[in-house]
Amino acid sequence: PRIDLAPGAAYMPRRALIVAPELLAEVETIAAHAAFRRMSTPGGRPMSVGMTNAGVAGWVTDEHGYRFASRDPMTDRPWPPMLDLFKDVARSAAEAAGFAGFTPNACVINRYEPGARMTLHQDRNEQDFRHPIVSVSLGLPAVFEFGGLERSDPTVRRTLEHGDVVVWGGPARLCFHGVRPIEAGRHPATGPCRINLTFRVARSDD
Ligand code: MD3
Ligand code: FE
Repeated sequence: PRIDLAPGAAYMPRRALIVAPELLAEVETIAAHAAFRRMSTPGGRPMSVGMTNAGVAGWVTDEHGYRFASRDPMTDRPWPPMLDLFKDVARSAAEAAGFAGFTPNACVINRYEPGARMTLHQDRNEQDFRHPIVSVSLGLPAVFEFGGLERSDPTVRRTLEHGDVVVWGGPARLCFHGVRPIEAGRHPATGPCRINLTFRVARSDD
């Protein structure tokens, strides 16, 4: 089933449940080559979320700002490649939400431990906002907040659970969003954490 949270925001509960073990096994492989790390914001505060990436570019933040980078700054090597499995899951979800032909070239992987959160923000580091972003939630549940095009717009909350997929495109693409602090718990698939995958077209020129 598909539930529209807002125009352009299609929520597909449990859509990735069956493929979740394969996704998590691949996350382990990626993290063995590009470890989860807590990066610092341009203001110098370490994020509570551990992050890594796969694909032609990875999202990074440091004293110079937020951007996509072709190499892992911790190793100076390219990010691990994004498998067809990842691309196919994202493409098929995007198609079900009305975005035919979505071909992501980057996967941002967020790892939340209890207490970790993501403050309200927009995703603006991609080159072309006509492409949607597909998110897959794995492991512990999270309360997700979703607002409007202005930071001060009211937000709605929705719990995202293991296997849930959301496609954010069109009028929802630049909406403010965030994640409330994760509550402690254990999930059979991930243990004491939540993993979020976001599939993106980081750059449209390759
Ligand atoms: C709405 N991640 O990585 S996924 C992020 O759960 C991020 O880790 C959150 O926000 C997480 O940037 C939320 C849902 C999500 C992702 C991208 C969006 C919602 C979005 C882009 C535009 C609007
Ligand atoms: Fe985001």
